[in-house]
Amino acid sequence: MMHRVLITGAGGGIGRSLRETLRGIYPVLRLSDRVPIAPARDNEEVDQTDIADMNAVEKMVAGVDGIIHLGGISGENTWENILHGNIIGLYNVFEAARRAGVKRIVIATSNHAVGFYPRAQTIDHHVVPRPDSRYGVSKAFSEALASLYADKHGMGFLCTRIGNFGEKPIDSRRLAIWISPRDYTQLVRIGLEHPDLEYEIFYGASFNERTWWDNSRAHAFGYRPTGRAEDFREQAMAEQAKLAPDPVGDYYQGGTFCAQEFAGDRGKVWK
Ligand code: 15L
Repeated sequence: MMHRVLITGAGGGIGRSLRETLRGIYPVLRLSDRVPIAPARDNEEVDQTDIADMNAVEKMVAGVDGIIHLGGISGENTWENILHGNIIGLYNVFEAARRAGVKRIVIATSNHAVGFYPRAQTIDHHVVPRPDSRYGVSKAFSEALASLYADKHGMGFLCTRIGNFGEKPIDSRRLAIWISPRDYTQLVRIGLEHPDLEYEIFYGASFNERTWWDNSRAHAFGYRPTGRAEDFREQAMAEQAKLAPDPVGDYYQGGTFCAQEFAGDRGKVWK
């Protein structure tokens, strides 16, 4: 069913990783970014598009069966940059995909859409957003726009609320939210290939014993993570010991994203 799969933001860390792990899985990978990326190899197509430009986005999505949308800003930034990449750009990708008849989109949303939940609280895919940044607001927007396009236009969406993607967890917070490249590939494939998927939010996390997320919805769709954060505990805790205590960031799931620009009462216990 998936012949040509488009990856936006293909030049970023997750995009470069998926370019390798999905190689040979789908007949054609179209790889797009705003900036130049490594040239196409066999069964690859390379494209350069600013997703805020609708005409260019229409060309980018032409002929694709599924999209892995990673493009946009991947951390806190100015409102102008977030608006350009994560609001206008995101809308353009979904709308152009609808017009082109694309049936499946996997999006990289983020733990920062729900970053102001306390670490002590276990949350699932039903919780309302509690963004911890302008970036987090844009990720909540992406989940809402995906919901609209699923309900109104019958397109299938998997929103992957990614924790921290990498080869290993890098501090104590990441011991709870880490996802390995292999596990993220598994999630993406469920998003593109599972026959029953309509609109879902899965947490992008490996098997992490300290997790504060109930990811049973992903498990119901067959997700079986193999990465185990505790295997890297010693190294992660050694890195954590080098960091200064942060009463706000250490309390909330979103960590430093919550503490940045924080103007509330640092002495208060937040619920
Ligand atoms: C994210 O959403 C970012 O894209 C990534 O760079 C990390 O900051 C990650 O969250 C995190 O929370 O560790």
